[in-house]
Amino acid sequence: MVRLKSEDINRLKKILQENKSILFLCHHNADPDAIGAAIALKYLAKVLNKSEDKTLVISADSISKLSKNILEEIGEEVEVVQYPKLLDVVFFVDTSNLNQVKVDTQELKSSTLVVIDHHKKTELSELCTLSIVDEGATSTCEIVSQIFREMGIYPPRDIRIALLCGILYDTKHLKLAREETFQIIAWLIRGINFQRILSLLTQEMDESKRMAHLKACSRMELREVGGYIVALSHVSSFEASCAKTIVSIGADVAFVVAVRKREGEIRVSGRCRKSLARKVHMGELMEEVARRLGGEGGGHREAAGLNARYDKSRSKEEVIREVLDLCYEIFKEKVVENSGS
Ligand SMILES: [Mn+2]
Repeated sequence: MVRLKSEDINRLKKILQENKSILFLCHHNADPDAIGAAIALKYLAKVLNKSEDKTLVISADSISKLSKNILEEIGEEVEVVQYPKLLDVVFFVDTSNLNQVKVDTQELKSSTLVVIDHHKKTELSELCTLSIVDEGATSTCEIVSQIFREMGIYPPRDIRIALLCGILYDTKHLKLAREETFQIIAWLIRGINFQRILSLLTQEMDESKRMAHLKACSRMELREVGGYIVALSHVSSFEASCAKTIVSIGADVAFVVAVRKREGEIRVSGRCRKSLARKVHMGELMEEVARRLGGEGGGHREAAGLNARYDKSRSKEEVIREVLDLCYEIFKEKVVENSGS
C-alpha cells in the first residue's frame, strides 16, 4: 500500500476545503504522471470546495507530447508559462526540487506550499506545510489515486483515464508495477479500455530525438571501473533519453551532459542498470556532483539528473570535459566505497 498517514489526508482535505485559489505546478517538460496527478488533484479541489468563484490552475513551463495527447483526449487545459502567477496555495506535483520549476522563490513565501511526489525527498519538503512523499510509490498518480480511495471519492472516467496514463507511463507500461499498482489499476479501470490508455501513450520518436541518440552514441567515451562499463557522452538536448538508450544497448552506467549556452545552463542525466543501482544510488551521486558544480541534483536509484549554472566565459568543450570527469570520479568513489559491503 502507498503509505499515507490519515493525519496527512485530513490536512490535505482541510487545505483543499479552505482555499479557493490553488495552483498545481508540474515540473519542467511535464510528463503524463505529473499532468495526470495535477488533473486529478484539481478535480479533488473542485469537489471538496463548493464555492462558486474558485481559481484552480494547472501550470508547467513546458509539457511533453504524450501529455498533450492526454489533455486533448479528456479536454483539460494546462497553462504553459514560466514564472506563473502564484496563488494562495501552490502544489508541487511529481516535483522534488525547486530547480525543476521556474517560479519566483521569494514570492513563494506568501503561499501555502504542498508537495505530492514519489521522488527522493529534498529540502523542498521542509519548505512545505504539507508533504506527501512516498519514495516507494511507482508514480505520483498512484499516490493521488490512493488519496481518492482513502477519501472515499470515486473519480469520474476522464480523471481515471488521466491517472491510469500517469501510472502506465511511470511504470514503463507496468514493467515496474508492484502488487499495489495492480490493485489501484483494478480500482480505476472500470469501464475503460486498457488498449486505449496504451495507445494514448504511444508515439513515433521525433527525428531530433533519434538524431540526439545517434550523436550521443557516436561521441561516447567508454571507461571501466570495478568491472563496470561507464559511458560518457554529450548532446545539446534529450540527455535523459540518450543516457537511457546507452544503458539499454550495453553500458552499466551512462552520464550524458548537455550544455545550453543560451540558457546558461548545464544539465546532466545519469542512468544505470538495476543490478548496479543496488550498489550505487544515482540520485545521491547526482546530488554530490551537483554540489561540486554549485547546482542542484537528485532522483531515483537508477535514473537521476542535475542542473547547474554554465559560466559563459568558459568553452563548452572544457566544461563538458570537466563535468564528465567529475561524474566518473564520483562514480568511482562510490563503487570503491561500496565494494566491501
Ligand atoms: Mn513521476
